[in-house]
Amino acid sequence: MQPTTRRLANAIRGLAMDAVEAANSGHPGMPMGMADAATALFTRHVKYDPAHPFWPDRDRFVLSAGHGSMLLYALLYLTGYERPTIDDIKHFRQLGSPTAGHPENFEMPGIEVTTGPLGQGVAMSVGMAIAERHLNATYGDDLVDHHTYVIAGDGCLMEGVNHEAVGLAGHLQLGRLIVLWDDNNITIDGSTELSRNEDIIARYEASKWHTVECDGLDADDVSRAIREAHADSRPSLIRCKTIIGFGAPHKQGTAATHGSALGADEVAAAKKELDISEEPFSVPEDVLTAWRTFGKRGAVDRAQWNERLEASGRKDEFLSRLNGKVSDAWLKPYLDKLLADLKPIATRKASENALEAINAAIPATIGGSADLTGSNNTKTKNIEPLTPENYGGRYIYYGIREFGMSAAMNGMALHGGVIPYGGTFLVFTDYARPAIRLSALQRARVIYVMTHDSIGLGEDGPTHQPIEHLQSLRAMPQLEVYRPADAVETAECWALALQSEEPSILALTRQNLTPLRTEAASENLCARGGYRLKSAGNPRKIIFIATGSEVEIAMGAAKLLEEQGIGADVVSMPCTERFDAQPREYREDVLPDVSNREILRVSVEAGTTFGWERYTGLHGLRIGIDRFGVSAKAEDAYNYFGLTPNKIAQRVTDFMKQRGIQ
Ligand SMILES: Cc1ncc(C[n+]2csc(CCOP(=O)(O)OP(=O)(O)O)c2C)c(N)n1
Ligand SMILES: [Mg+2]
Repeated sequence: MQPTTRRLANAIRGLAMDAVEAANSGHPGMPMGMADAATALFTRHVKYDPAHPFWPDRDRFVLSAGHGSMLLYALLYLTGYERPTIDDIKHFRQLGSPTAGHPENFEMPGIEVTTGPLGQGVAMSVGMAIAERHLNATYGDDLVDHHTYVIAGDGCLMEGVNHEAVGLAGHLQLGRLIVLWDDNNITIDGSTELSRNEDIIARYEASKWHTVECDGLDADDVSRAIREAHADSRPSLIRCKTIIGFGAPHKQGTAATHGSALGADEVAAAKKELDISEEPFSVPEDVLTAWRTFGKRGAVDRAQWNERLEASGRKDEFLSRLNGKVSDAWLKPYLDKLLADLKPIATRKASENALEAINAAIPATIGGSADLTGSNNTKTKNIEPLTPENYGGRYIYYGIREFGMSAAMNGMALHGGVIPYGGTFLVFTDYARPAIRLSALQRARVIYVMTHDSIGLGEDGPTHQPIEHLQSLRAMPQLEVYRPADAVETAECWALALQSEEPSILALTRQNLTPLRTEAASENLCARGGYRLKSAGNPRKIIFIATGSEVEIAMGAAKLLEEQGIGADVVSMPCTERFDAQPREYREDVLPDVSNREILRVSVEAGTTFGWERYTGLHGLRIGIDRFGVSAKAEDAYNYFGLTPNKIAQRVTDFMKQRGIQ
């Protein structure tokens, strides 16, 4: 006899309790409350094949309530993914085990995205649903036709980013997106009544979502709701009424089950209540067999999909699109044309020009901006808006939703088949930062086009002028921050960002910059991260290290010093991360490791000097801005902060005198 759905669900409950108990750490409440809904999803609705976890037309499942990671690990184990093994589950949350505290996409196939920071799972799912519709428009139903399912908790729905994500999904009419809300009335502090009285259903409906309610503890009722969601052309919110920690007789329905082990007595009582074996980590054979059989359901779908792929005549194109490798064949012809006609230009405009070539050559790019299209220069003439009427479009008007945009881009990048780039002002990376961090952690190839990258943006003043942003972003692991100095560097940095397996930030100017790279190079010089743009004419006393718009200024200062017989190199440093990764000999050639009495290193960047000691040494000179900016014309602001060739040359000679440098 086939085990009941409740027994299948109780296998999840048992594993969640045991794993959390063994680790004495973790969150049993959520998996226990949502076990029936998850069982309905994975035995009846979600399209997946554990033997081929990267099958492109699989449904995407996102556990936005990432603290309930044991729900996902149990599902992957029960349905027959290679990992986690039962041993992995026994090592839940332990060093070296793929069953990390929160689900991490880089740990195991089957984990689509990294979740834990509440709200971002839902927001990333919006991006996955966008990518699905876009690829569907490009390749048709035969090759791309899947859903994005999400389990989200009260926390995911309270977070600010939820409002951005829900607004965007409703606007884009992403009918393939289905969010199951674990409506258990509990968060860490206790009842949701402590902090919430909004009508969530009304909010989603006002945002043009379809909503439906069900008993989250009844798999059949959940299935009914899912079928209704499928039938509606809007994105769906399924309100699943549940009880947190369901089955734990003394603790269920309370915050006590949210984030700690239930304790041996309560686990024993729960197992009795749920009629499951006392033996830790044991799943009855008939239950495991049934789960594994359900896990094989998708193999048929996948085989049929494979046949369609073979017959499509677009197999190679489709697979290469999905594998994400891009060529930089566009770069050389673009640079040849650029070098033939050099003029002063803002790097944001240079970025737009490069993008004209990129978007023509690489069909996978999808651009966008958080309502600053004309300022970020992100929309090229050769791409159309992506709208519900035309999902094939390649430009998204994200609205004023920096965080939502960035999280959606993570989802798009992780879905695969598309390369998202999106813009706002550099200062508003603060609004996007939690998603940028997840781009980095997940190694999602998202390209952030962040313009107005300094006081050079002028009159908008200190609220809009980034100061600490560049350095704080450089501090983030697995993120490449580029600050190109002219149009050639901008194109080179774009090429690097597109080739990278990590996210990148392009920090670009509003103001025009003089061309500095005026001759063709035999290689992409920005790939080194930093390189000598100008060598000292006189005996070298100074090495300027500058980025972006300040390279031109450092060049001016170097010229003035040379006129006084003081030799000065100028190093352009568009990407410190890349420079740091160069071999020691290269780094020492560019920045020789000598005492500051012999050669003084001077950093020049229109932002905080914090951290530049890394390149100037503690006794070097750091020129920057260690306060908030000013509302003034760009030129006046630069002058006010002493960032002019004259003032810098003067500061350098004063400093040399003071330090007794000859
Ligand atoms: C952005 C963010 N803030 C705070 C937390 C810490 N946190 C983890 S779970 C949680 C409560 C979530 O409540 P709910 O989503 O209802 O989950 P449940 O208790 O029902 O499992 C909090 C505050 C987090 N993970 N992410
Ligand atoms: Mg809750």
